[in-house]
Amino acid sequence: METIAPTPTHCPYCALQCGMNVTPLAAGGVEVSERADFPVNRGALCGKGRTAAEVLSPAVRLTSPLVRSGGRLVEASWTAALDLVAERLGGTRARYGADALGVFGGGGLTNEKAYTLGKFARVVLGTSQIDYNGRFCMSSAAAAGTRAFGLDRGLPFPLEDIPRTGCVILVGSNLAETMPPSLRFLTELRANGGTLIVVDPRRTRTAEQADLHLAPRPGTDLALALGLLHLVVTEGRTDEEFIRERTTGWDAARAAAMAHWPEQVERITGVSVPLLREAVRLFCAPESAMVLTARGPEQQSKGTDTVGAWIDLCLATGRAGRPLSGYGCLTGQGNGQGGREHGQKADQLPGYRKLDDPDARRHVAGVWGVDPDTLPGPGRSAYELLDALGTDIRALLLMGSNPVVSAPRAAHVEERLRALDFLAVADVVLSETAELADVVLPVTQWAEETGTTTSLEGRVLLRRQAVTAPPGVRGDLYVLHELAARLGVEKGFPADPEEVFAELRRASAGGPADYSGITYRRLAEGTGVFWPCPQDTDEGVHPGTPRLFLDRFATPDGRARFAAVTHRATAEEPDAAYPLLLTTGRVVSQYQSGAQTRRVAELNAAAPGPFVELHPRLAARLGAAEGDALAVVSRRGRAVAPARITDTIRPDTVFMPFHWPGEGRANTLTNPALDPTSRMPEFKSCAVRVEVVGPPE
Ligand SMILES: Nc1nc2c(c(=O)[nH]1)N[C@H]1C(S)=C(S)[C@@H](COP(=O)(O)OP(=O)(O)OC[C@H]3O[C@@H](n4cnc5c(=O)[nH]c(N)nc54)[C@H](O)[C@@H]3O)O[C@H]1N2
Ligand SMILES: Nc1nc2c(c(=O)[nH]1)N[C@H]1C(S)=C(S)[C@@H](COP(=O)(O)OP(=O)(O)OC[C@H]3O[C@@H](n4cnc5c(=O)[nH]c(N)nc54)[C@H](O)[C@@H]3O)O[C@H]1N2
Ligand code: SF4
Ligand SMILES: [Mo]
Repeated sequence: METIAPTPTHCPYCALQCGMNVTPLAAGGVEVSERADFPVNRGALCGKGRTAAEVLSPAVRLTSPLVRSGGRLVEASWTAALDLVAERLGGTRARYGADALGVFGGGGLTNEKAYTLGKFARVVLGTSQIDYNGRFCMSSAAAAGTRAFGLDRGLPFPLEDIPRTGCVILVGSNLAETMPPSLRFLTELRANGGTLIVVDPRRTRTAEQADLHLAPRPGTDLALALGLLHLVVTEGRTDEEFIRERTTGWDAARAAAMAHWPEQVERITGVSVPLLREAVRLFCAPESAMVLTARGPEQQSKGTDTVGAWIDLCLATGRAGRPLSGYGCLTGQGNGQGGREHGQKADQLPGYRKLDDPDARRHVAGVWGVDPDTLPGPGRSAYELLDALGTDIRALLLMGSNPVVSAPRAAHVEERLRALDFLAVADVVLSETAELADVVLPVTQWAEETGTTTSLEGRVLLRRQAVTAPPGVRGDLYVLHELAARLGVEKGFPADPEEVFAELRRASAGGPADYSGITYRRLAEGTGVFWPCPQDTDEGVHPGTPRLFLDRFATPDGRARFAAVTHRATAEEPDAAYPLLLTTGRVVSQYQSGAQTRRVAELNAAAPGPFVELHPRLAARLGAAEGDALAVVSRRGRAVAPARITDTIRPDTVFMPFHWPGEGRANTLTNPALDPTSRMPEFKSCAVRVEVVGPPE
């Protein structure tokens, strides 16, 4: 029998983009196996990556377009489905204008798809109303990074630098569950004599690895960072030479920090002054140190200022723009980094250019062959866009997100989706959002198509096609190609990813995220290329840029900018009616809205459903026993899930994972209060009360 060689590629899920080999089996099915040559995971995979091929099975995925008829979704031909989408989008535009058309994308889409989706919205539909789920992910860190350094690349250094630094403060990241193979970098750090500080209201599996665990009240990281900065100043641990040579704005930042007394910070955060002092000592003692943030401090209505305060701590101590030192954000989705660079964001053009910058508009319009004046301006942010469905926005094209489960105040978002005149969803499975659609387009997945992603390190990678998609399924690029043609744009929307990438290179050339020197061939031959990577010059091939900011920051004057921020309360503090704080997050065996992982038996067995994590003291006060059905009630709604009692959480806080729809949907409760700069919703804290509904079922 013919043996089929494995294809080296990358995982469909998170931003670590672990390398894996994928082989179609002669007997049917697809095997995922170890690929040791990729330096990030060196063969290791988490359970999600290991079982990813199960979602390729026609048993769990969509294999035919669906069109709503008589209230039900029924199978239809591709021609009929695409005709209908084009007709309804065109009709809505004719009646209400281009901005009545919305487009919603995802950070899991490849660079080619994200680029094409942004171009499709602006060139074919002519709408400004496009945004994507990355707004819910790392937008606060992106805004703070851009403000401080003039450039947002999640990690300005490769993960392999972590074991060689002196101290890492990991703020609101549970990477033991969210990126398991990366835990190795922290273990190696400690084996090398470095120290790890974890900041998390819960003693997570990640926090258990730490030398020091600080457990602040949710939503108080800003005060915590300022308290540490205060101690850095009063203990004389600032790096005056670095501040003088490489930064601006220290006087204001120093004054802001001095206004946050350690005792006052202790009262706000619940972290004692001796622990604050110990953290400062561990962070400042070694030659080098890093601060890494994830969703804990970022998904707050003050996420941008919060990350700004952590960056200020790095700048004041000279822990930025130097080898083995710096601030980084651990981006989340498979293409969470690339997805935020190439134009599916409301205010953005490819290459991380700004939509309101006349030079950027001219450059990109030139590549697209259109008049810059025809490009719409910036649109609404993700939640604001979803909130406008059925009123200002009458028809929506959604690709790569499942907001019925993942958006804040989800019952309201679900109602807005139902209020649309027309909803088209491209997905690989019938997600909860696809269930509401008028047309569902079944698309190919990671192992069935080729495309690039950019990992949390800023490393551009090639995902290669390894298997053939079932008949009846088409690519997202094909969908956009066909819709563009039906809406009168015959050229400029190729369905071939390499052709799209060639154009993306030109569109990004000279921009902050410059991909122009990267080719599929280069990516196929190695283990990825770090952007910026400008076009080859006479001096030769540009090697890419694993480490940023070592000589200068990307600001106009080359200096990093202090943020100088002040602590403020969360948008919804507990009161008599809602006395507790709810925070939300993830478990290792489910991914995001669960659309994909809830279809894998092994993962469901490991993580079968939602739960409410609470402290034994709180449980005793409520009279709740392990497994009891608890109702968690916020001003937005009510969710019911079993109690999981553990002393690893603060007694004033309850935690729910957000991976499930229905009665236990955490996002029924969450508060869509937005950060004023990044427009990030406050997923990480809202006020709730908890009631015992009854004994376990
Ligand atoms: N298994 C799994 N892995 C994933 C994903 C998944 O859904 N499942 N999703 C991927 C994506 S898109 C992302 S964005 C990443 C997210 O990766 P993480 O950021 O690691 O994930 P979360 O669980 O959302 O949040 C991390 C921690 O923040 C803590 N936290 C809650 N509130 C606060 C607070 O106010 N302050 C602080 N400091 N901490 C707080 C929570 O207790 C939690 O342990 O994971 C990626 N990897
Ligand atoms: N309460 C709470 N809510 C949260 C968070 C939290 O911490 N707490 N975290 C937020 C964060 S960080 C994120 S990133 C969001 C994520 O939440 P979502 O945006 O809902 O992300 P996914 O569940 O990954 O949805 C991706 C959808 O696209 C489909 N899909 C996968 N690949 C492709 C493709 O190539 N093409 C197309 N067309 N479809 C594809 C999948 O099947 C799935 O239905 O959730 C946010 N919501
Ligand atoms: S850690 Fe992330 S990239 Fe790696 S196997 Fe798991 S889900 Fe996939
Ligand atoms: Mo995310």
